[in-house]
Amino acid sequence: ENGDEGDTSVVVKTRAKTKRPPLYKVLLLNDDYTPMEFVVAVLERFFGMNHAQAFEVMLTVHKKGVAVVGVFSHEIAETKVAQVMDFARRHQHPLQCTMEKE
Ligand code: TYC
Repeated sequence: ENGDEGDTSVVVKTRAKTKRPPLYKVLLLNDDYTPMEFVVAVLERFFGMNHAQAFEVMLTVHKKGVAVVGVFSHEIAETKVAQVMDFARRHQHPLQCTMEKE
């Protein structure tokens, strides 16, 4: 295959690409009406934060308008958003929760 030059072939190993699934940020949005204590309760209940963490994150959303409250797989992020939106709706608060690809 290479005349008199000897075998110059190169063995190239292929490796199946193990693609990590994309992660999604779950965002909590500020509004003027949802009580602070309710937001703290949401962060404790659905995002496993202790009271101090939850209060801190709630204040960040209150001051900055939005904050990432967790990063999850697509399915888990969708579930968190649905749980928060349903909980807020049932309590008649306008709290908004969304997700975006990281
Ligand atoms: N801004 C609300 C208030 O003053 C509190 C609040 C915080 C609402 C965070 C939503 O995601 C939120 N009562």
